[in-house]
Amino acid sequence: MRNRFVAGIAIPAALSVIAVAGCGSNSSGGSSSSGGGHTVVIGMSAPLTGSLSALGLGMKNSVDLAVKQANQANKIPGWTIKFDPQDDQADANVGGQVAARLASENNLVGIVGTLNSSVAQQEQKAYNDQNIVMISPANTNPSLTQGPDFAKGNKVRPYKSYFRVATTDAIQGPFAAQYLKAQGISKVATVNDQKTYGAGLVDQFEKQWKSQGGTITSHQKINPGDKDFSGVISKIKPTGAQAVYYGGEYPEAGPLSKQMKAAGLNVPLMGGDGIYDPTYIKLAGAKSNGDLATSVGAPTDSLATAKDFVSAYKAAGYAEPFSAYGAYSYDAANVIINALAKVLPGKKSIDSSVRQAIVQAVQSTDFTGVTGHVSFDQYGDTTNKVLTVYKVQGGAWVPVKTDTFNS
Ligand code: ABU
Repeated sequence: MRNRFVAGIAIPAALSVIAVAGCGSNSSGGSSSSGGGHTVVIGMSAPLTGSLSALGLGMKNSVDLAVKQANQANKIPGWTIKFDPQDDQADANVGGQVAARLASENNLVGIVGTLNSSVAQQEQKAYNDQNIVMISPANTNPSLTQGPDFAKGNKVRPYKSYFRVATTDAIQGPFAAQYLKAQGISKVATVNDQKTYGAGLVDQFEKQWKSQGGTITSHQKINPGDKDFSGVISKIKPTGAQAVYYGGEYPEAGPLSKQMKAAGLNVPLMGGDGIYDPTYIKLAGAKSNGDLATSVGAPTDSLATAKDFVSAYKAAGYAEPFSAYGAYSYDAANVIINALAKVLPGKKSIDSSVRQAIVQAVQSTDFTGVTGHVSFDQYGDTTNKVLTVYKVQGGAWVPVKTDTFNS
């Protein structure tokens, strides 16, 4: 029988059709079991409810798909993978509770998540203490892998079990700064939501912007959950800013853009991957044409390596799109699954030495995934540094530049 290669998993062609055809989520959001005698668990921490759930549900569905395909292909002989997704509500305190719960599961060896860097900060230690692998498809704050003094050049990896397949804001912020300069812009105002991701992204943007001779006309802060941005806009408007660079996510960025334009501040808002979702455009309204976002990787639809994932996801009939981090979540799940396929055959239970071996197997990951080549450096960061600039055109995000950051 002809085999099809999906992210490191050889699936017989006929079997892959059957696997994908039966891929709806069950009522708990987890994966149904099949095959093997022992059960190993992959968890997830992501916002499955609330304002960021458009991103979190795409992450959940994508891991669900990877787990179902692996079980169907009997990827780990003698073992069935169970998927246990948990809702962290994009809240660091809830994330801490999720991590305590998942880390206490006997057969749990890895989690995919979190979405938010601020939530990851609350979860990393609990998993690391138990040698449980944590792979984020979305966290971009550099300190998670490189420690709090990374910006001073003193990089120290805090947790050996934490990895990410999304590149960092040490690259994303400067990439945005280079793009805006290339558009002939020299004066930018910044706004951030004071969260780990938003404040850190603006720091990285401003550092690059100043180093290339640009002016920061105003540096403003808002609070997560804010709805009225008139105070911030009235401070920015007289400064002559030609663009506003925003650090944070779409629930605040969309209304900020809408209120900017309504107040006569008719300049583009640019943000990072936290605003790259169709919900941003819904919230920002018709005048958001021309707004900009960077996001990690190349557009999923443009990648030859993503074709099977895109069609399998569609065939599975999930209710939500795979969103910005679906392809990365699928790859993160397959990193764990590939490590399990190396370590678990012949084993009858999960203990500390098995978990340590899984962490080591993840560190030496080297395969072609949906998003491209997947491997990690000494900090647990992805070696894939590709980013894309998207522009709102005709009510949709359209890719306008895909590249790697050149310092
Ligand atoms: N990377 C954007 C959203 C997630 C984060 O907090 O890093």
